[in-house]
Amino acid sequence: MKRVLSGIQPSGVLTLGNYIGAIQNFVKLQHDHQCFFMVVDLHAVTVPQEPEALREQSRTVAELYLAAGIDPNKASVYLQSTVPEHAELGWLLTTLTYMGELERMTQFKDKSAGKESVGAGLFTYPSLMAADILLYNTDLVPVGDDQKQHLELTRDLAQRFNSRFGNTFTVPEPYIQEVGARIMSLDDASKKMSKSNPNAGSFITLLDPPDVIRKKISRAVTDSGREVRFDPKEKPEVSNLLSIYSHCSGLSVKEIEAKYEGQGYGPFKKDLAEQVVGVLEPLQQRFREIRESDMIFDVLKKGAAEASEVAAPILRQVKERMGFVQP
Ligand code: AQP
Repeated sequence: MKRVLSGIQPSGVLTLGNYIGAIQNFVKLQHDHQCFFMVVDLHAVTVPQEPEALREQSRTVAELYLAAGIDPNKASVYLQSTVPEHAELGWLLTTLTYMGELERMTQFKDKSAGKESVGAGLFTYPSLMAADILLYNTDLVPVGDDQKQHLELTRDLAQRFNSRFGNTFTVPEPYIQEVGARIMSLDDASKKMSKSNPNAGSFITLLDPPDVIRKKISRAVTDSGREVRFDPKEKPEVSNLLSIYSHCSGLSVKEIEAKYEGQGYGPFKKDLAEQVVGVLEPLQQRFREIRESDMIFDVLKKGAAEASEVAAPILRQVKERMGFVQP
């Protein structure tokens, strides 16, 4: 069975972008792959986090995984920080990563732009992400389009290690869907939807109440035309809304274009809001039940034990090959 690994940062409440770009794929893949789905809390602290908020958000991300349909009996669900092999291999791979490679990462450029002081962890984060993946000899990594560059670096590091120290790591493949790989911000379609955007109107979270969802979609920026047409170059905002509609309804973009032909944006946006509410309301109900049951702590403990069982021998082999004495 092929191995799959992915993770999401507890840097806020998950957005519809995280759901469409990542979690929907996690749910599909769990049926016929060995899956490891983490809450990547060590990545979240590459930008400042309030301890209480980090605690709450980490728990919430794990509970949202389950609410979205990840079955802890099929996939291992755990917190990255509870499997110490991640940080250890992260350091070892940092020593193999070139400064120039990290300097080219667009996510670092975006997240550090305009900031006076930037933590070194934000810069070296891609080496830790490579460790997350290589630690399990992962075959497939389901991510949104924005993570493609980091995955390329992961592949380079795997090949570099293998050619220097002997064949050790599997070189992983990205698993990126075509439509909806990148859901854009509701206030600016040139930026991806991000949970840490200071403008709450720019994203829809998985826990937004129905009225908030309706309001955010009605205020989503669109061009001054009225044609509901998928054309990311000429009509990026409407195209983004069409992608969201398609993912939430299961209809193809062509079918949605035909449905709203000649009707303008009003009815389209109104129905889109109901499609999103239709997906998120049952998810929120499951989330409340999971929260009340306190089951998440047992799920996370079991997941971490399953992960360690795979990760520990691989890290031991890496250290052996690099020349560390292991008494
Ligand atoms: N807008 C998006 N469209 C499609 N996929 C997305 N992902 C994130 N945003 C979108 C995918 O979600 C997974 C987890 O991402 P992450 O939270 O670990 O980091 P991120 O990509 O930096 O996500 P955010 O929401 O933008 O977080 P912040 O604001 O903290 O930086 C990844 O698979 C990603 O591709």
